[in-house]
Parts: sequence; C-alpha cells; structure tokens
Amino acid sequence: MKIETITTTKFRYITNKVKDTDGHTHPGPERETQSALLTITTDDGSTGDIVTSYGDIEEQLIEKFVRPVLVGEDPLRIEKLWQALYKWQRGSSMKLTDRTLCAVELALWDLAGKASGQPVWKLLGGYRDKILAYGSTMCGDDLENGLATPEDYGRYAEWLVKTRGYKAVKLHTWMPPIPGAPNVRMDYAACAAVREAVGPDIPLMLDPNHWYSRADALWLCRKLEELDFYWIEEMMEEASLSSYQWLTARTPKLNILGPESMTGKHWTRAEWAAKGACDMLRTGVWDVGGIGPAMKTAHLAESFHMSCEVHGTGAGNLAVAAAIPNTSYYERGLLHPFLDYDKPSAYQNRIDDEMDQDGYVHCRNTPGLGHDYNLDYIEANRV
Ligand code: LLH
Ligand code: MG
Repeated sequence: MKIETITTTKFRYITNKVKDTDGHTHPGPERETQSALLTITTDDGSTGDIVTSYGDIEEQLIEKFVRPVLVGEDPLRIEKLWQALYKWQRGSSMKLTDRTLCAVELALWDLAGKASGQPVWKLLGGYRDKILAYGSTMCGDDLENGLATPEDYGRYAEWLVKTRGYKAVKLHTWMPPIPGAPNVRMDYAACAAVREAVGPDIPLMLDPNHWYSRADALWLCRKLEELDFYWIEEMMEEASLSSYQWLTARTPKLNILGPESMTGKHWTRAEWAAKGACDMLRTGVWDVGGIGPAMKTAHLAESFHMSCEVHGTGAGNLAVAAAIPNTSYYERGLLHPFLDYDKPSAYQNRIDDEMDQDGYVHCRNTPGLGHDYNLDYIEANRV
C-alpha cells in the first residue's frame, strides 16, 4: 500500500458561533463559515481524512511540504512520516506548524484504522471503551442569561450536572475583550456559585485568564483550595516555567495542570514534569502535533506517576484519552447555554463524541479515527 494523492477540499457551512478579537469562541448570529477536508488516498483505494481550518492544510503547504514527504510512502509508517515533517519544521520559516503536522498525522491514523478494519483507540492500546466527560464551558461573555455573571455559571453548571448528566465541570471565565476582565475576584465568585449549585461531590476545574500575575494566581489557587477544586490550568504565561514551579510549590491541595498551549510538543512536557512545574501534565493532539506526541506525553507522565489530561474535543483527543490509563476525563465542549452541542454541523453525520445520560462518551467500534463526515455535503458545498 502506497500513498498516491493528498487533497484539500475547502467547503462552506452555517455556524452560530463567533470569535472575539482575542480568539475566544462565543454564541452569535447564524453566518456562513468555512472549513477544509484533508484526504489521503492510497493506490489500493484506502482513504483517511480529517476536517480542520483551511489555514492548517492550505494547498501551498500540502504542495511544498506534505506531498514531497508522503507520496509514494507506506501510510502505516506514521512515525517515520511524522519525524520527516517534524524535521522540516525548523527550515520551513515557521510555515509548517504543529497543527499541520497534527492534521496530516490524524488523516494517516484514520487511514490506518480504516485499512485494518479497526478503530484507532484500539490500535493505540484501547485501555477503556468509554470515558467520563467533563462539561467545558465557553469563556465568559456579556450576554444576558448567557455566561455574564457568577449566577449564570451556577445555573448552567446545575443544568449540566442535574439535567445533562455531566459528572464534572470546567469553567472558562472572563477574558479580554469582555469588559472588566480579567478579574480574579469575579473568577472566584463564579467558581463559588458553581460549587454551591452542584454540591460538594462533583469535581470542578478552572481555566481562567492566561496572563495573571504570580500574586493573583496564588490568591485564586488558595480560594479554589477552599472550594475543593480538582485542578486549575493556564492561569499564567506558560513560557515562564519558574512561575509554574513557584506556584506548584505553594498549592499543596490544588492540582496545577499544564502546559497546554506552550510549544515544544512532548519535550516541553518532559521538562515540566522533571522540574516540578505542575502536578498533572497536559497534552492535546492539536497542541503537540498529533496522536504520536500526545501518546509520548501520556507515557512520560505515567513514568512519573502523573496523570495526563487531554486538551480539547474531537475524535483524535478522544482516541488518546481512551487509549491511556493515566487520565481522568475527556474534555467535552466548549459548551454554552445558548448552543446545542449535541447537534451535528451540516458536514457531519454525527458528532464525534456523543455522550449518554450518565456522562460517558463511548468509543465506537467502527474502523478509523471515529468521526463520521457527510462527504456528499462537503462535495456539494465546495468553495
Ligand atoms: O481561551 C479559550 O477560548 C479556551 O481556553 C480554549 O482555548 C479551550 O480550548 C481551552 O483552553 N480548553 O481547555
Ligand atoms: Mg485550557
């Protein structure tokens, strides 16, 4: 089996989400948006695909970097192909990003699963066939009855737990450009309202503004210790390893989780573990360049008797979370009271991570990564 073609198909669909000027997602009016499908096809007709934003897989990137590495190669030699793309990153003038590596690698894994008739979460080791999800809220906003006040968070968390079945909840609180944000006291008020609403037994987590000072971060962590929170993540610039060492040494009752958006793939995560900059390691396929580096992060965390919490939603992250023993939850979101997360987009036959009323996301036994795209829709809505 040899890779023959690699194509990018840009397509349009309707969304009811918008991004603010700092890149955070919120509910918004219906509008047209675009994504793209990357498809890898072999000489025997096997295919693997993944949908992502067009910028990750634009034709110039595929032509300049991806086809020269992949075409004519055995698609099952995923590590060899990933290493070749990784080595090209340095000389690519920053054009070949970890997200491009991730998209290509996820499509290769999808192909490997489909060609072998196996789901990817099993090919990776298949530690569990279902996993509890935590409800991960969108960032705070200024929408009436949305996520504008601590009471809004309390009311929504109660619905997530008591009506929708989530067994754990993570808040993303207010960040610029929302007026008044960031503010550690507002963050604490939202966390306190959620704890009050869901009771003492539901694990809670916080992902606040990413640029607090050490002093504000420590104040917030001490308050979260009183509220018995499970973890806090990315409350300071993650490039400052010393700040995370400083904070981790001062918060014995609260888990510090990281790094999430810091570059450097599994190598950065190894430094954080070795230097005591966190209690739990963070990885995510779109953050570290694919399933391979995410699995390496998980294995190195296991070697330090640490958990590895997977960042982000989607079939690739679900496959990793199911494959490894040392993780607590799958991150499901981002959620908002105005949006129906369970409704597929027009290009999907179903969402990647359907959840039952007990809060479990079940892994599918269908071959491939686990997504189910409506390829006819994508073809009919090409841009
Ligand atoms: O800043 C945001 O919009 C969120 O924090 C987002 O990046 C989310 O993916 C996250 O950090 N989850 O843990
Ligand atoms: Mg986060």
